[in-house]
Amino acid sequence: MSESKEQFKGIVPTPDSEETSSAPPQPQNIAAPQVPGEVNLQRIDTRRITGPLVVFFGPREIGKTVTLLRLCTYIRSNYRISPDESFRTDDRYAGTTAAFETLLGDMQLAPESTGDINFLLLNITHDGGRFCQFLESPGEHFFDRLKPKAPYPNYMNRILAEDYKKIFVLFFELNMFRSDEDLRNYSDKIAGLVSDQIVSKRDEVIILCNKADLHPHFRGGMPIKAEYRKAIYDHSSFRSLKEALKNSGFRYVPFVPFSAGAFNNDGTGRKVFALSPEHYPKHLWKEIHESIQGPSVWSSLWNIFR
Ligand SMILES: Nc1nc2c(ncn2[C@@H]2O[C@H](COP(=O)(O)OP(=O)(O)OP(=O)(O)O)[C@@H](O)[C@H]2O)c(=O)[nH]1
Ligand SMILES: [Mg+2]
Repeated sequence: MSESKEQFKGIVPTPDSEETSSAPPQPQNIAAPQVPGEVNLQRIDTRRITGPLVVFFGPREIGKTVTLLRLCTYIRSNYRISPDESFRTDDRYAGTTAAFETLLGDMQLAPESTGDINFLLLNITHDGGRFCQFLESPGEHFFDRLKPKAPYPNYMNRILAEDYKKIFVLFFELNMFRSDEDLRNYSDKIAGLVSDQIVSKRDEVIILCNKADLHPHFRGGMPIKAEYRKAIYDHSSFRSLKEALKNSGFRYVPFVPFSAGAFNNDGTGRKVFALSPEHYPKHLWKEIHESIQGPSVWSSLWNIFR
C-alpha cells in the first residue's frame, strides 16, 4: 500500500484541516455535524477511554494494524477482545469494527483489507475486568512526513491531557522513510512527545522495531535484538529521540524486534499473509503486560543486571 493509495481518501480529514479550519472550535465531546462517509475527528468520544491505554504510535504503512491483529490472535485465548462500539460516532465505524472481527476470525488476511481497520478502540478484558484498551489510529494522526510539524488532532490532545496510564508503543523500521530529514523529523516529533507529554512516573514507552523479517539479523531462527537496537539507537538521525529517552526518567525502555508475518504476492497481484512465529507477539505482550502490572521478580532482576 503506497501513500498514494486510495484507502484513506474521504475517510479521515488530515489533522491540519481540522486544526487550521476557520470554523469556530467545537467544545469537547459535543457532536458536530457529520458529513456522510467521513470521520469527524471532533466526534471522537474520548470519554470511552479510561485506560490503561496502549497507543500504537507510528506513521502510515509501518504495520500498526497488522501488529494489532497479530497481538490479538496471541492473547485472545486468555483475554476478551471487543471493539468499543461508541468510540467513533460516524457511520463508517460499524464497518470498521465488523472488519476487525472478521479478520480476527480468519487471519488468512489479504493485508490490503486492513485499510478498513484503521481507527478503532479495543477493550481488552480478563476475568470480567478491564485489563487495558488498545488505540489504533491512522498513521497521519501521529506523523505526516509532508507536514512533520503538524499538531496532533484534537482528540489525541485530549487523550494526552488525561490522567490515566498510557503505554506508547513507538513504531520504527530499519530503512524507514526515504530521507534522513524524514527520520530526523520523526525522531524530533517523538522526542517532543517523550519530553513534554509522557509522564515517566505514570506512563511507559516501548520501542518496537517492525518488519524484522525483512532484515538478515537472525541467529537460530530468532531476531538478534542487539543488532536491531544498534541500528535504531546508533542512527545519527535518531539522536534527539535517544537524548529524550535518556533524560526522561524511565528506568527501563523495552526494545522489541517484531514481525507480524510473511507477506507474499499470490501471483494475481494480491498479497497473502502467513502469521509470524509466536515468540514475536509473546515478547510484545510480555512488555505491555509488565508495563501495566509491573514486572515479575525475574524481569526486575534481569533489568537491574542487564
Ligand atoms: N514483511 C513485513 N511486512 C509487513 C509487516 N507488517 C506490516 N507489513 C506490511 O506493511 C503494510 C502496512 O501495514 P499496516 O498494518 O496496514 O500499516 P499501518 O501502520 O496500520 O498503516 P496506516 O493505517 O496507514 O497508518 C502491510 O500491508 C504489509 O504489506 C511485517 O511484520 N513484515
Ligand atoms: Mg492502520
